[in-house]
Amino acid sequence: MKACFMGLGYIGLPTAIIAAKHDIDVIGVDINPQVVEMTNQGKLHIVEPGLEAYLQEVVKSGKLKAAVKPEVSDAYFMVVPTPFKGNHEPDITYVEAATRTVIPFLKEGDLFVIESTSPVGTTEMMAKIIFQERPELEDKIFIAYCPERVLPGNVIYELVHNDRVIGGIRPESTEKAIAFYSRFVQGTLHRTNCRTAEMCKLTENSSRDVQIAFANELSLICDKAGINVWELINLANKHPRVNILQPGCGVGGHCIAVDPYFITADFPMESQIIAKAREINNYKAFWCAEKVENAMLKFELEHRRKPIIAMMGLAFKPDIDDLREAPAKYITTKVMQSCNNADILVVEPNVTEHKVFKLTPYAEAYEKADIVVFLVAHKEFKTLPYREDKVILDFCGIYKK
Ligand code: SAJ
Repeated sequence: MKACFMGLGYIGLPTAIIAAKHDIDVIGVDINPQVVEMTNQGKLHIVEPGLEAYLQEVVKSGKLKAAVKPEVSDAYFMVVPTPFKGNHEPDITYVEAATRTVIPFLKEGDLFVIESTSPVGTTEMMAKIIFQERPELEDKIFIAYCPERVLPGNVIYELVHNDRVIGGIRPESTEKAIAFYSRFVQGTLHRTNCRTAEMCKLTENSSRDVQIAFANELSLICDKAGINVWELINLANKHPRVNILQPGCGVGGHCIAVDPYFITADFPMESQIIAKAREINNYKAFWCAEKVENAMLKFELEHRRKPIIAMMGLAFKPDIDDLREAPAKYITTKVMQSCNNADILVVEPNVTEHKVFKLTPYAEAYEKADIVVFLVAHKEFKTLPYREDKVILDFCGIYKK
């Protein structure tokens, strides 16, 4: 069995490695020659604990090879990004480009799978493109959608142990894809059709976005009402059927803050809650920035001098070095623009250097600052003792009490 993975990013590369470890001959394709070169040298170009040792093993055994062009295989996997355009419309051009690249290589009996998060109807659309170019393959190849669901940082475990949802354009396609994934997935493989599988991925991330929006909305209400939101949520969660998530400074990353738009773009009238949740989570970052600006003005009035402000955290969630779509980064930028009357210290313990922000060690920034703004609940920040002599704006529950 030979499998071709189109895209060697955060999901494509780990999946290709795990497949190669399970005795599948893998060709990993990426348009970036540097990624290809590093992969062939056994060097990981992404950050993922434990994965580099696996990569070295499969490169050495010859089971995984990277290239800029595909090779004739038995199964093809589209694992490329699906960003959104300026108007929040999904951009599936990478999926289409990857599909068009493999079309000349397809032969009777092959499996073609899309793993990229995609708007409903994408798999059928790619099937149409394939059959327009290669009408002789209609009903002769197996096309399916199988979304990835892994959490960055825990990818090796989750790739093998998570359940997967698999939806073919025909039941035979679903079965063919199930047979492939059962080579390395120990979780349950759930059968459905491709539209449901596409919607399922969007639903999972939208569900989380809506639940976080509820927590963020509570944080705004509690701020006005003089109630500690962390205590409130903790108490409400003592109810056996209530499970509220945690408020923060907004929602970031390339998944939860993006995927709901794939529903709202196609079903604007029907997706009221999903759209509102996106608005609330985006607004939360804006609200946090305003709180900092107000704290600065108050400090200036009371102390007749400009304050030192520490912005604690830039990553999109705790204990990672990934700053993509991070609300903390947005808030810090906004505060630097609007509070140019203050000295601003930027802190991110998981990153050594940043091309825009000059970084300060967290303990030093905490010691020096008059106003401390906790944006991300990194473990280092939780070691800092609460200081009554500082103005502390805790947007991520460092000091829940
Ligand atoms: N967040 C909160 N409060 C919470 C939980 C999270 O504000 O209670 C924030 C985080 O700080 C972060 C954002 O939400 O800014 C997203 O973080 P996350 O940990 O919820 O999710 P991701 O983006 O790292 O990964 C998600 C996962 N999806 C779900 O949990 C439904 C993962 O399983 C998916 O594979 C991944 O998206 C993806 O690739 O789609």
